[in-house]
Amino acid sequence: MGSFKGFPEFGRRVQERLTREPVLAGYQTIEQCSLEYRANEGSCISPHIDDCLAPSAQEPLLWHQLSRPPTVRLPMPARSLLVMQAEARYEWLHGILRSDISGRRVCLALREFTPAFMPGGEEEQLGAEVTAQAQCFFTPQTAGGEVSA
Ligand SMILES: O=C(O)CCC(=O)C(=O)O
Repeated sequence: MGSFKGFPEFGRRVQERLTREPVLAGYQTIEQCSLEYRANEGSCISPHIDDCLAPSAQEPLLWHQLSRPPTVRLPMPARSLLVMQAEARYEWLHGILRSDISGRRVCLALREFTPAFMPGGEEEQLGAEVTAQAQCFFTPQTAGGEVSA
């Protein structure tokens, strides 16, 4: 659990909005990364696969081992939602190319648990504790964080 208190209040509206997306039925956010890219700083994220302790996950392809990696470039307009699941989540790498950043780009990367922390998984108990805490939002300006459900 560490010092996990839940999420900054500004993310509440986004998380509530996600509950209306049928593709996200049953989804529970347990991690939020707020990322900012600036063209003048050369911001990018190298191709990677996020935490993938999924029983069904294949060994990920190593990008540098492929001479011509198959690449799909997806436009992500402002305020768009991209959901990665199945092969896109566990077998394909994803990244943000430096050449695709113009000006400023902001991303809220939200993640759910891998199966080990879900009901029936080896870390189910810890998963349940974190999931309960993940119902809370706090106001970052408050010292120590004022937590509300
Ligand atoms: O900025 C993005 O859209 C992707 C962020 C990302 O790759 C990650 O957080 O793992």
